[in-house]
Amino acid sequence: MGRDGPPDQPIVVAMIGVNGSGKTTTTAKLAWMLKQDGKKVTVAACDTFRAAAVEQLKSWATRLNLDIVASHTGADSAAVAFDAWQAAKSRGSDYLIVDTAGRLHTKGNLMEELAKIRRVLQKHDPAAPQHRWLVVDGSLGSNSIEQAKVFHKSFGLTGLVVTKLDGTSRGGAIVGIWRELKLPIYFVGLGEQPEDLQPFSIENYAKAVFGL
Ligand SMILES: Nc1nc2c(ncn2[C@@H]2O[C@H](COP(=O)(O)OP(=O)(O)O)[C@@H](O)[C@H]2O)c(=O)[nH]1
Ligand SMILES: [Mg+2]
Repeated sequence: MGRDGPPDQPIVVAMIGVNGSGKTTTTAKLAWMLKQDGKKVTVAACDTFRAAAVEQLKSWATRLNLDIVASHTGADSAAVAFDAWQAAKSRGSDYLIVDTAGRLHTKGNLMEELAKIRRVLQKHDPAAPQHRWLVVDGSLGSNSIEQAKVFHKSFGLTGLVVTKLDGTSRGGAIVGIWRELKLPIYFVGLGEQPEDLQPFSIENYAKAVFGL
């Protein structure tokens, strides 16, 4: 993931996807990975819809000593994103990772909310969020292709993170998503611990899926 924007502004990564796909966990894992690499990172709790979601990211932030911007459940997620960018910039963060909501039953509103988050971030930096990643549960079947298309249409995805490849799952739907959307897979999730995030390797994937 490139770090070639203006040096005094954070590169923004938005984690997008349906509930349970692993956005919040991946936000924490990625922040941890970047931190280990000596980068300054702020995370933003923009899933303000689910009661436990803000607390979940807060507890990761406490555990991993991450800078976090969070408001209360029901707060305007775009306002949190807007504030988080400002906070990330003033703290000198290299990266801002934005965790978002993923409720599916109000898909229209969700897409509007994501678009609004993007719009307010662009008030700070027209290029933000530079990375718009769909977090996909690798253990789910082909309906994730349809979801991916909807998110892509509304938000213009730039890449994928495939989670839960540590179980028996082989991430078969990923080939379909890749074929449809031609998005690079950046990372895979291999468990629930901070260090269980790895850059995607086509060799490892081929080994897991085809036994090559
Ligand atoms: N085994 C496994 N579990 C994961 C992985 N990523 C996330 N999870 C678990 O999946 C559940 C949903 O994750 P969460 O990050 O809350 O999803 P969100 O709703 O998209 O934010 C949690 O219990 C996570 O611990 C992974 O790579 N492997
Ligand atoms: Mg979440």
